[in-house]
Amino acid sequence: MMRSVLSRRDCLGYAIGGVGAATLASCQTSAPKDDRGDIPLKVLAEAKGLRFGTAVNQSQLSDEKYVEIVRRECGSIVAENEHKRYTINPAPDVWNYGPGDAIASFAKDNDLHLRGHTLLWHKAEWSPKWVNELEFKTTAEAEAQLRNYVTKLAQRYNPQVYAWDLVNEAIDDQTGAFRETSFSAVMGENIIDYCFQLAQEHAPDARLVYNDYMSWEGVSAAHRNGVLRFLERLLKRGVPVQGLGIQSHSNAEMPDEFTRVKRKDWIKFCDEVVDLGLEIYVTEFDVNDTRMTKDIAYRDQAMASYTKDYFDIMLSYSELKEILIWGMVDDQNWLQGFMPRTDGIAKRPTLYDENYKPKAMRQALANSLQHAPQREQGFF
Ligand code: 9MR
Repeated sequence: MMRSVLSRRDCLGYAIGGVGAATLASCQTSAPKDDRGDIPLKVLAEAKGLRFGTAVNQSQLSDEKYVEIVRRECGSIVAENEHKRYTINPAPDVWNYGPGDAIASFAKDNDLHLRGHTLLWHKAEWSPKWVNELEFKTTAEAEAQLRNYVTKLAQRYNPQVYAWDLVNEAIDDQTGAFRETSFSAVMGENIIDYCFQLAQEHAPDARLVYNDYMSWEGVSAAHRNGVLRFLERLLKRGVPVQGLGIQSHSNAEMPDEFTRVKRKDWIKFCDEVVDLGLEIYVTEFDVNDTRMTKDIAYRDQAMASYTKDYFDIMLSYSELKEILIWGMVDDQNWLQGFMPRTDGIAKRPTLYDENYKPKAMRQALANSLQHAPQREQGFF
């Protein structure tokens, strides 16, 4: 496994001293600005050897204002739901590639890199009902089922997809145990090994990533521990996992509850991940304000300050390769329907408001990127 040249600890010093400061200065003076006078987030990220992007869904492809934000700010995209098995293969003999292909074509037409999400969502809740109802008699039967799906998808989007969130959410968020599915009933955890082997064969140039939603939250301690132990087991068995996708949703705890102790626990977790030799990716960042005050100015300020704190930590890792936001516009974000606010007002979870205007959160991320240490190696 190739390790990055700088460790997090090296980077922290680096950011404050000569090279980081010089890079920041040159970025500020020479980088192209958009018509608002802002340096696009992708330019700020690329200047530091990182990629920046967002999730996009099919209906957003015909939303001109959304598309304009994506073109201006992003270097990469990921399909919000269009590459999921429940979209592509909702019944045994139904293959619905249209929506996923539309996202892939949009990426090509706009010179955007395409991230793949996901070939095995190892959580029955989001797996098609017919897949959950499969009863395999032998491992060979289960392998054949998985092989047919993973091979088709990996080949279809190869070599366009530069990284797959190959396996998603295999660890129980309450107990840290490996989740049970119709596949694991006969294959146990080997289903994961097999999935990685298939992807390595059929998407040979893609980074292969395990993606999950463990977070800094107090309630996430068992989840964090379960994911670490799981990654250790995979690496010990020689599974070709190259990175951890850190989704970066925070759900139960609010942005103004990101205390010093929780930051310490989170840094400890990230340190342990990179010490395993893995890359890291922020794959689905957004902020939940379910229990925050109604006051928009307060909420925006607290969420921006959290965004800066969170990314200052994440960007201090040279192993961080990419940042993706889970949708760029507030009223289109999935959190509007998840854990809704009791007062019924809209949440403000992303970088742009419902009028497609940039918010303090966008500026906070821009500041964090501007002050981030330079990576010696570019992306990949
Ligand atoms: O944002 C997605 C939402 O539109 C879907 O209904 C939901 C179920 O497929 O998935 C949401 O995205 C999830 C992602 O695929 C995996 N991590 C958690 C995301 C938010 O739930």
